[in-house]
Amino acid sequence: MATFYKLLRFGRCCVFLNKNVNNTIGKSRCFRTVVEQPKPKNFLKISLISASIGVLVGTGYSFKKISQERKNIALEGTETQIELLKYKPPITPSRKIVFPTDTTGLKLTLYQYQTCPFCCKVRVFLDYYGISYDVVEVDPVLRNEIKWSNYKKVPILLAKVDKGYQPLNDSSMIVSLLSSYLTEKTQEMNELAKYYPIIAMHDDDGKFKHEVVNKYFLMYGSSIPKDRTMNDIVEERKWRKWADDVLVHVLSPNVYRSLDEAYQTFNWFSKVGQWEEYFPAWERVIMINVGACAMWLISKRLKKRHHLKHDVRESFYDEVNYWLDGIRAGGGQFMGGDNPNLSDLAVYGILKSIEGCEAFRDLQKNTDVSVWYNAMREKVDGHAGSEFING
Ligand SMILES: N[C@@H](CCC(=O)N[C@@H](CS)C(=O)NCC(=O)O)C(=O)O
Repeated sequence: MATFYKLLRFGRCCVFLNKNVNNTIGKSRCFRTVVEQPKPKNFLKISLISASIGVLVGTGYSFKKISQERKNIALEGTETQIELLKYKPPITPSRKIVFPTDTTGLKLTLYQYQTCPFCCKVRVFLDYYGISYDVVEVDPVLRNEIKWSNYKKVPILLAKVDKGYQPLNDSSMIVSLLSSYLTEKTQEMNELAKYYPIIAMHDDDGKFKHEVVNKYFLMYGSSIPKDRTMNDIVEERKWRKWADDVLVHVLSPNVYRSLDEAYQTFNWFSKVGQWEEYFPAWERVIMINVGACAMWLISKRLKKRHHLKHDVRESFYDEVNYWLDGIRAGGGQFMGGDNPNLSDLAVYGILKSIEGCEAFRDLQKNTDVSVWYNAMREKVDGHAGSEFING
């Protein structure tokens, strides 16, 4: 009804305007006076209403923000554990990865996006050690497959334990926990998970988050394995942290560098993630088009936030060269020496997530990464790590 009256008012104005436009110059002065007269009144009214709404919304928002900040400060330092699930969420796996040589007896389900660098890290770890697992491909728009979890990111690994199912969140925590388990298989997964509490905290930028602060630490119990030194454990930890804190952040600005590259990247994601098989057509269209445009825009902000060079490729090459220099300094084929360690697996997993992108091809042309990368591929695809954990 209100719209109807608005339309009527608008119509009346138009008739009035038409009548007066055809008048003489003298009369047009009069027309201006008549038409503009009601304006200050309306204008004042609208301004007052807008200002009141603005003040109300602003006050409400500030109040909510302040009370949330107070709550966050109160929460700082508090610990939470991820609760054990009694039953497995009834979701059919997208596929099963089975290694006949696997003797670990582990029953794992990985909730993931195929091309998420953090998920690639976990898959690379499992593949290297030849550990069988089920994969649940999560729909990135609706995320129905992880509705059962309070943690809304992927990867999530669900491990079958004695009394139910233990969810494990965060790729580095997952890798540390599994690695600790594999060195001392007598420990129960849910017991080990207690060593990785989630702490509420503000990070260096003042952002409030829940973080597994010791996620790069391996729980060796009372003694460290004979083939490891404290120095190499600390080095491995340093490089794993670098992979998460630095290397990961050069990827997005590189693979979404231009709109064209962003589209190429999303089309590749769709191909390797088998989106055609897992997601309906309407969602794929949204994922590719909205995803490519949004990520192209966001990547510009990420470039600034992570202080990347004007030519983001330069930053990418610099970081990978820093990694390769680290390997050279160690004198081995890998950062771990003759065999990959957890930092090799992390960096390989992260780079593998963009293997089909132009940025990766450029990286291969402009650095010596291929020698190490191909050697890693051989080890991971050959499940070379299984000899260290089976038997
Ligand atoms: N620190 C986490 C980061 C995980 C993360 O950020 N995952 C992204 C995908 S690459 C995610 O799930 N984002 C939320 C979303 O897509 O809704 C880890 O290492 O696992």
